[in-house]
Amino acid sequence: MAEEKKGFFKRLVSGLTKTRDNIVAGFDSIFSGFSSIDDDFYEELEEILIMGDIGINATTSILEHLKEQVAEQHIKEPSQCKQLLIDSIKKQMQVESTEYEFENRKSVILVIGVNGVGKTTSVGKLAGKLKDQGKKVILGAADTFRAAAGEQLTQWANRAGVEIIGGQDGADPASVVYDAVAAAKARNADILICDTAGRLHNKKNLMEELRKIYRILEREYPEAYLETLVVLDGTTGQNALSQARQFAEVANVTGIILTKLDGTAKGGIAVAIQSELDIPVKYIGVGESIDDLQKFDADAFVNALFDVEERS
Ligand SMILES: Nc1nc2c(ncn2[C@@H]2O[C@H](COP(=O)(O)OP(=O)(O)OP(=O)(O)O)[C@@H](O)[C@H]2O)c(=O)[nH]1
Ligand SMILES: [Mg+2]
Repeated sequence: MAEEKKGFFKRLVSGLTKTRDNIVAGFDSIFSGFSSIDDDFYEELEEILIMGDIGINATTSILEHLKEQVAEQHIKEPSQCKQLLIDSIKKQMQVESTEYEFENRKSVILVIGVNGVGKTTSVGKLAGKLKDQGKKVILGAADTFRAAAGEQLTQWANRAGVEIIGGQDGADPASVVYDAVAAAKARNADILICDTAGRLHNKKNLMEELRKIYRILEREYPEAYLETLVVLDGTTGQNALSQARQFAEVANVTGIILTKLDGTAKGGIAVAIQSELDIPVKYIGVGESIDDLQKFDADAFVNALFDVEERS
């Protein structure tokens, strides 16, 4: 675990360079540039947090908590606020459940999200990760909408060394899920991961499609634990937050995969998502290859944002 954490932290630091440079450079100039803790000081902090895509609501709560702590602990020096700020961001990110229950039980993971966010890639990476843990994984290619979606997922299945169940282009996604469940049961798979289409659904169609899939899963595979992961493109900043909110309205979203955090300055969105929606970010994508998916650890993430070494 310690090893894994260290790897995570390292990867974050390299993956988040832009986010970190943006946020950290700003903070450093504030913590060393201000001589007293006044309204201007808080205003500057607020600006950097919002520019870092941490979101207005989360920023407000973080700063409120910081102010309380500053008063309680009679802090006078701006430089003494740095650790307090780090702690208050961590506190703000706490969510009820960040568990990876699907690792311990027979499970279905349904992966949803709008187009191009990295669903198929994440399904492939996740399959590789779980397979490496010794799990029997089957992929369901329930994106029957986009041409060649099945082929793309087949390539990932090959890379990960897992089996894939597909359907004809244009087939009913729920029927693919039905077939994939049958295969998962027949092969005694540990985890079935279903990729879905990323068309820009209107809400009604999305609800219809998901309802059909959920109905199949409930009827055909009630013993399986169900995880619904929404994939969000980290480069889209506040847009990602509103997508997450919309999906949470139509599905029982149990976690987020935040992709493309390599090469973006918008990594702060992870803070906004966890604190505003109370949905845990479970994985982050930090590149295009099979190893570039990491479990998300909020504390390590905040440390990486501030470039502080992990305290163990
Ligand atoms: N840099 C980077 N690129 C990523 C990451 N995840 C996915 N991508 C790239 O994003 C592009 C879209 O990925 P897909 O997995 O096809 O996205 P999708 O959501 O399945 O797309 P549709 O099925 O068309 O809706 C591909 O070029 C991926 O290589 C990531 O974490 N980092
Ligand atoms: Mg796809």
